[in-house]
Amino acid sequence: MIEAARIRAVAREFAFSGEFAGAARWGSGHIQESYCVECGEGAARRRYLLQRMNRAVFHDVPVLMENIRRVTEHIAERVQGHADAERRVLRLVRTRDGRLWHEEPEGACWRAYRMMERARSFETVTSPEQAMEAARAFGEFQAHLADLPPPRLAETIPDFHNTPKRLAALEEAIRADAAGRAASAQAEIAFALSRRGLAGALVTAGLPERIVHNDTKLNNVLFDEASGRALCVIDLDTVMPGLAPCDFGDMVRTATCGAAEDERDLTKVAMQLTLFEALLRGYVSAAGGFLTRAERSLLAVAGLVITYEQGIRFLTDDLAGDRYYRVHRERHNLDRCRTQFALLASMERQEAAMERLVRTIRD
Ligand code: GN1
Ligand code: MG
Repeated sequence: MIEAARIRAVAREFAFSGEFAGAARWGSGHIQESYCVECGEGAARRRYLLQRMNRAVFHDVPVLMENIRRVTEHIAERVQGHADAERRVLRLVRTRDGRLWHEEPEGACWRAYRMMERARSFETVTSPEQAMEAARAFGEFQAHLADLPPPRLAETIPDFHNTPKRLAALEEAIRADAAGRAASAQAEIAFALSRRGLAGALVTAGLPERIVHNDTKLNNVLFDEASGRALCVIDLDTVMPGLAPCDFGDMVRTATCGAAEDERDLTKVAMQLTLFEALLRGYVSAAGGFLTRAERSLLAVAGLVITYEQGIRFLTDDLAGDRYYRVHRERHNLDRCRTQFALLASMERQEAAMERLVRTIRD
C-alpha cells in the first residue's frame, strides 16, 4: 500500500480537472495496483482511476501503453454517435505534458483513466442475463478490433495463453520446488499432470490470429448500475494477438459458477449449464459474424483448457512461493488452484452437454 502523499504527488502529474481531493485503493486485480482519485468540488467533482503498473509482469511500459492507446482510440471511433458513447470504452488521461504515463524517479510507472460513473463490476455471476451481457461485451470488443489498422499489436506478455508452455513452467516449478511446497500439493500436481492431453487443444488447432482481450474475467466487464446492461470491458493490459476461443474460455471459467475464484468450500464449485448457454448466446450474437467453423467448434473445450491453464498458473505460483499473483492469506494460490481444478472436474462431467449446446447455437 502506497502512502497518501505519494498518490497525491503522482495524481498532480496527470491532466485531471480540479484540485486533488482524495484517493482510495480500488478494485480486486491480482497484478496492478489501482486507486480511485477524486478531484474538484461539488458538481465539478471528477473521479479518475490511477494505476501503478506492475513492471515485474509488464516489462515494456511504452509498448504496453501504445497498445492501449491504439485500442481505446480505435474503439472510441467505432462507438462515436452510439448511445452512451462516453461509457463504451476506457479513456486514458495523459500527463500534463502529454505523455501516456508518468514515471517516478525510482522507476515506478503510473497511468490514468477517466472513472466510469454509474457503472459497476461483479466478482461472481448473478444471473444468465448478466452472463449473456458480459459475453456480448467481449464479443463486441473482438468485433470492434477486427479492423484495427496495422502494425500488428505488440505481445505484452508472449505466450500468454500457450497452455503447453504453462504446463512446462509447472513441471519446472515442481522440479525446483523453490518454496518446499511440492510435498503438500501432491494431489493438485497429480491432477494437473494427468490432464496433459488437454493443454494443446487450442494452440495446435491452426486457428486464425485475432486481436483478443485475453483476460475476460467477469469482473473485467462494467455494467450500467440502472439497467444492468454491459457497458464496456476494462483491463486492457493483455489485449494482443491471440485466439478467439481463449477469450470465450476465460468467460466460461469465471461466469458459469457462482462461487468465488478462491472459494474453499468446493461443494459450491460447479459449472452451470444454463450460464454456459447464456454465455454462448451472448458471445455468438456479437462475434458469430466473423468466427470460423473451427473457432466455434472449440468453444466448449476452451472452457476446460482455460480453467485448466489457470489452475496450473496458480499452482505454479504456489510452488514458486507466491511471486506473481498478489495473495491475501497463507497458500492462497493453492486454494485458487483447487477451486479451478474442482471447476474443471465439473466441466469434464458436463462436457458432452456443453458440446451439444455449441453445435446447436445460432447467431
Ligand atoms: C490476473 O490482474 P487480474 O486479476 O485482472 C492475470 C490473469 C488471470 C487472473 C486470474 C496479467 O488478472 O491472466 O487470469 O489474474 N493477469 C495477468 O484471476 O497475468
Ligand atoms: Mg482485471
